[in-house]
Amino acid sequence: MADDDKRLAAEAALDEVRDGMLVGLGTGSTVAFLIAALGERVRAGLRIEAVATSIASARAAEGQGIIVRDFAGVSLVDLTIDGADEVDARLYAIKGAGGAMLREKVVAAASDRMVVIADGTKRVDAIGAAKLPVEVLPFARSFVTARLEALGAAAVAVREGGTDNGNLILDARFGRIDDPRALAAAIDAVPGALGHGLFLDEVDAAYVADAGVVTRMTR
Ligand code: ABF
Repeated sequence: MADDDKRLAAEAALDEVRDGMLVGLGTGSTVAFLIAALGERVRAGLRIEAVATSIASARAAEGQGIIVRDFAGVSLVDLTIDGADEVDARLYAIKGAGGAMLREKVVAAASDRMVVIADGTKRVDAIGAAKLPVEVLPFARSFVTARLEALGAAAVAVREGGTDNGNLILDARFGRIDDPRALAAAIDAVPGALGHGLFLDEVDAAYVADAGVVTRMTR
């Protein structure tokens, strides 16, 4: 069952957490298992502090008794653990179904190490089938939509609700991404596109649980 696998992947990644670390907390239902398990360890004496990639994760962590620092005052994180929508053998990931990919990318970039936790449904041969979320300045909505279509998106939909940053999300369907690096660079170059869910260099390892068996993937 996916929930059991999410929990198993989250608990396996906890092996990487050490006393004294500043831990980056991702967002989503898999990370919810991580936060619960980390909370137990903290209550048992593990000394860590955290930064969170979303308001929801910050609240959940505080509810577990974890000290959460404001990331605005942080430039270096020891280890970030986050979910994904798709991850492949190259450790390329698509993230952002949870809508937090801009903060997730900033925290991942600040992190000495970043690991993904996921159930087996997220493991793919090559990323691309999942919708690719792009956080957009509301002012630039139509312009960025047109640019994404010009880059090959078959459909671009404005997601209901905004981000924690007060921006919009465009969900772009590319279907297949032949050259993820070229696409990432092209979206990075569109004014008004503030961040996207292609994570190509950030992920150092992934813990993927499938039918109760956890596999640790590395580069
Ligand atoms: C975040 O939450 C995202 O980047 C990803 O989109 C999502 C995964 O959520 P879940 O674990 O609920 O599938 O990590």
